Amino acid sequence: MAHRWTNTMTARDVTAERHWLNRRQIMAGLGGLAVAGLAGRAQAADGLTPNSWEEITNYNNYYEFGTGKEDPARYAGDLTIAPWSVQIDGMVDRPGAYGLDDILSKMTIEERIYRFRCVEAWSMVVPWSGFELADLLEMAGVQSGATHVAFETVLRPDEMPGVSRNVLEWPYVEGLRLDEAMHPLTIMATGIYGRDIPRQNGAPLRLVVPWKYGYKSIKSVVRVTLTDKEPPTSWNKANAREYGFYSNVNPAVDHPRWSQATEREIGGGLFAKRKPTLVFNGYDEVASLYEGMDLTVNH
Ligand SMILES: Nc1nc2c(c(=O)[nH]1)N[C@H]1C(S)=C(S)[C@@H](COP(=O)(O)O)O[C@H]1N2
Ligand SMILES: [Mo]
Repeated sequence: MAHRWTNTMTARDVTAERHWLNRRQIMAGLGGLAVAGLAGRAQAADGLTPNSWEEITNYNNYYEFGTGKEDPARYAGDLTIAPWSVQIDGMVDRPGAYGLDDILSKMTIEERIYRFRCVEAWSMVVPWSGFELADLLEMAGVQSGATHVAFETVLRPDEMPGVSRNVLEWPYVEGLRLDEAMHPLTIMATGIYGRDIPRQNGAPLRLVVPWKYGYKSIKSVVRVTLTDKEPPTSWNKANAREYGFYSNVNPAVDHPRWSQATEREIGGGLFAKRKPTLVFNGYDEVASLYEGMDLTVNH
């Protein structure tokens, strides 16, 4: 293995986080928009302050490693992430097993500071780095009849202690409509704070769809399939009444067992006031994708 990522925070991680924040301040001082891409605009416009490295990498959902928030950081260390390849198949012109290094050599990596809202009503702000999913799909050549994209997480029972329990059907699968997948906000993340993404966060490559509940952001992706049908998704298979295909963040549509109107900010402290949840998690630019749809029925 080329290098081994640690699961607990090291002095290096703290330094990386501090450098990253310093650099952002310097860039902002140079005129704000000096920072490349949407991330810079997001920070300039909304003043998003990212959660710490420690918070982002120690409070996780990755059920293949256990259902506790600290299980992924504790148990994901054995996941083999190199070599890695992604099978891209279905309705594409150039299907095949694409090596991650080969993919990365063709993609433009940028920073994206996104709000991240879990269906369990907590939220964080994460400084991802990654590339647009649209670029990956265009690399494979999407055929005209395709309407949806299906994703699959790696399944390695030997390295994933959580999969011996059937809390979900494995492998973890997710899906998007093609226009959602092609939206410029939708990225494949490869890093956090400019460092390689840790295993507990979905190394080496995970989906991030910031206007949807966190469970749509499938981790450690090994397969991407273009299809003309709405693909099955893990949480919907587990409980269709509670988890729909769309899973757009929506304060007006409560989970059957709790309210989605507000959220607890991770790192806010025990007595912090809950924050109002925003429709589409605040990413209003995606509203046009759902024009004319009843978002309560299509939850
Ligand atoms: N393969 C896989 N992907 C997954 C999950 C999972 O259990 N397995 N959990 C989802 C849920 S519920 C959330 S909230 C996010 C959490 O991402 P994070 O741990 O990086 O914050 O990952 C999502 N992707
Ligand atoms: Mo979640």
